[in-house]
Amino acid sequence: MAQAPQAKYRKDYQSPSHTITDIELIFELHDTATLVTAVSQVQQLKESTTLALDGDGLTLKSLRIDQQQWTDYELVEGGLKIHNLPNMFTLEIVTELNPEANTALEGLYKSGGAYCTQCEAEGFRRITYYLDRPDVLAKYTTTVIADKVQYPFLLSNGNRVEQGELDNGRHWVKWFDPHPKPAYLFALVAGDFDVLTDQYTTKSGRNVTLEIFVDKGNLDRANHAMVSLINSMKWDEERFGFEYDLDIYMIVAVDFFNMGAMENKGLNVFNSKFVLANEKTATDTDYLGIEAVIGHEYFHNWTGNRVTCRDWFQLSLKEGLTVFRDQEFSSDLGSRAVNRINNVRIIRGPQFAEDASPMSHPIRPDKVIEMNNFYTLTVYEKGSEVIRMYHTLLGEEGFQKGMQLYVERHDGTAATCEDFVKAMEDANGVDLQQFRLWYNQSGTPTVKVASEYNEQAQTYTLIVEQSTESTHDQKEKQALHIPFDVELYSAAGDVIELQCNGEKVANVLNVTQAKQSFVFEGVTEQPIPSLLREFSAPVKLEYDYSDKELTFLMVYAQNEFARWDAGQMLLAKYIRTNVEAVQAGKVASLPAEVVDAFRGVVLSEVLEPAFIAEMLSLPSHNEVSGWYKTVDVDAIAQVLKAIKIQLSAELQDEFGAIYHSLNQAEYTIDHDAIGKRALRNTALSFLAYTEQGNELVKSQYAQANNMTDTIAAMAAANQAQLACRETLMADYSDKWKHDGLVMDKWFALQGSNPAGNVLEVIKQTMHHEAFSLKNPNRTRSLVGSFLNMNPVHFHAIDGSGYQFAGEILRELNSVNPQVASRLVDPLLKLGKYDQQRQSLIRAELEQLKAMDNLAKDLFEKVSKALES
Ligand code: B3K
Ligand code: ZN
Repeated sequence: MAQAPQAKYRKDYQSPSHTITDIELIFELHDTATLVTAVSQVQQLKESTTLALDGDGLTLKSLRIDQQQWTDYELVEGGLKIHNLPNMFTLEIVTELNPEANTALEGLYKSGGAYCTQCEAEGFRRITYYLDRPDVLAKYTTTVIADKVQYPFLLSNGNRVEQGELDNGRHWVKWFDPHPKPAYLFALVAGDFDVLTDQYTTKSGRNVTLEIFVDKGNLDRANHAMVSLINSMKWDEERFGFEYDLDIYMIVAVDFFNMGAMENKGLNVFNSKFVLANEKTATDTDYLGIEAVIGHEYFHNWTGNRVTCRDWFQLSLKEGLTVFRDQEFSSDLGSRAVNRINNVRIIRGPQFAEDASPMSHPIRPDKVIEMNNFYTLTVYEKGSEVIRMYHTLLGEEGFQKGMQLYVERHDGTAATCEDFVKAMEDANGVDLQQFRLWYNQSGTPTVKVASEYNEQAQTYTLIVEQSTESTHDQKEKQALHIPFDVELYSAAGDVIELQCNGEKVANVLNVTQAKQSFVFEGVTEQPIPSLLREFSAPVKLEYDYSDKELTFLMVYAQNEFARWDAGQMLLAKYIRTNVEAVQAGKVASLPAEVVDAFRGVVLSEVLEPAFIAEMLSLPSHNEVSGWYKTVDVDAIAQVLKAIKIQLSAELQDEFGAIYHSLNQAEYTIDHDAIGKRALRNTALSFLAYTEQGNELVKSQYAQANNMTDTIAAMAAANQAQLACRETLMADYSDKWKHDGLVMDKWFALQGSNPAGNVLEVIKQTMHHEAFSLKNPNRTRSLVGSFLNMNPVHFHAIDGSGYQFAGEILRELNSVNPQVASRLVDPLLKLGKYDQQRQSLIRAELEQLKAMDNLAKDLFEKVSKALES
């Protein structure tokens, strides 16, 4: 590496020296030599006659100022400096690009036969020299020129204003976007597609054309995306009062995409994974994922596009908020409890793990080398938890008042997280000074609770202590403002009203000090507390519950989330004790009362099937690993498997009954049907470990009339290593080998295969006709699932898993640095493993670090990990 990449700091923010009010772009598309002409209207804002523009990997063809050729400029690292400029001028720059060679999938690139762009965070500088920062907002006019036969659709942001033909078989379309926007929201697509069209009339009567562009032949997979889009538009009007603001909303599905999707103004570009679905090709989880991501990108139109971020350190301003909005959308349309459970699993699993890793950072980071590295679970998911805490503290009405004020104040501008807090404060007349610390402080707080019942005084006291361990990025921690939602129950299962100082108090306690007591009066019996209800803050809870209290809460807690959480705490207790037992050479097992508690859940006639399925799901290996300072990979895997096998043996009859009673003859995708399939397939995942497992799984695979049941059968065969596994896998591959997206599910099973020869199989699978390391979905499915979902073999003590990861990462570093940088995450957690594994991982990281062409993305993470 020539020169170590430089970090940028939040504290160094400076407003721009110039701004650009309007830009006119002309793209002459050619596979290896595309010409981009950019004509910008530039205005000087600060005392400076030099304009420094960002640029990356561009070939400059010409530079003119006010129509005159300009030679007073210099090409510098990362851009271009133009000198001796007037204070207002027209800048014309022509650059040449090679979209076909762009395997990083950032800027303008080719996905299959189509051209598309990805500009967030800093991709626009790979298209032209520009002020590529989110606080420069311009109006865009874009003309796209390409061959008419190959690229009948030429798309960009805003409204189509003109089009025409050229005599060399090429045609052009001109777009104008009236909403000023930062460069990261620019988009262009050119290709040949099938289009699904619909209409939406907004609440004020504006007619909007909706278009979803998919690869030819995929029209029968676009319907759910359209339904989800219409639902999103309606929901945002009803719950937030936000209406769409252009005449057209387009979504394009592409196969080569680094992440889920992108909210470009009026022209969303989507990973086809989050658009394409029909019952034969997609699982229920895929359907729900599509609904969430379509919603998420649509919701960005107000939280992200109309109000954007001043600088990238503020990313959570739009992402945390928009994740909160998409979570609420999914919860309003589906099961609130199941959605909450799944969101909390992500926080407690991978987000807490990120907090504990060398990449720990606050939701508003202070220091960044490669911005793409900060599209993290912390910024997104913990960021959403922070927004949820405002909602918990202020209620729906107060929260909405804050939202309206925020949008009123900042519409059409680039804002900061501070602006958001201020709007919440001002709209509600509250002081959120201490709450602001959630933006500054990284790491996971622990809330340790003790309780005391005073029979004589009839008082019940909760003693709450909070602390946050130092993280890699930050030593000192302070006490946070934690909304702590509690409820008390009598032994008969009744709710005990909370009273303090003679007054009824709300369930949400304001924990603000390092140690604090809450005394409740009029408590006539020793109560059972339900703590951190709804996971009211992203913290670790410690309270010494007895088994009896937990099994009580599993049945009597009024809140479904609390019931699930009690079940998880009960499991957690026995996972921990069993890990110790296994380490001491004993066998793992659950006591009869615990098995009975879960039997009660399985037999429940009041609980929703989808919820029962969640109650029966054990915490993942990754989540359990997070509970330990040093992870014993094999002991954890052994315990989780033993518990699964014991539950399947002892609850075999109950699971069998469920499995047979929930069979649905016809496939529908309503929430009730999804829930029943989820529970039935959960039952199958247990039954797979019994004697009848192989036959049941085989026959489910043969009879399945939808992908959910097909994949559930294959996953059960995979996990339980059933005899039928190979036959099912071969049959599936035969059937779907021409469809990469459908094959991703198969690749993921190959990657997570618990068999001893998995690495050998993965290496062979990389030659499968549907596999390509250049396609991020394929790579994440096969390699990503090995690194993240196959702990025993990835962490094999001979280092083979780490070596394989190292080889792939060295290759991907030059193919696609963003994908490489996502994939490296499990290696960053080396500090959690024993000495031998640590040194094996370290060796791989050292090798990466020593590469001459190491991209900024990997450089930032690898060097942090090695410093730790
Ligand atoms: N805003 C984009 C993510 C861009 C990621 C850049 N590496 C998608 C989203 O969060 O909606
Ligand atoms: Zn987003």
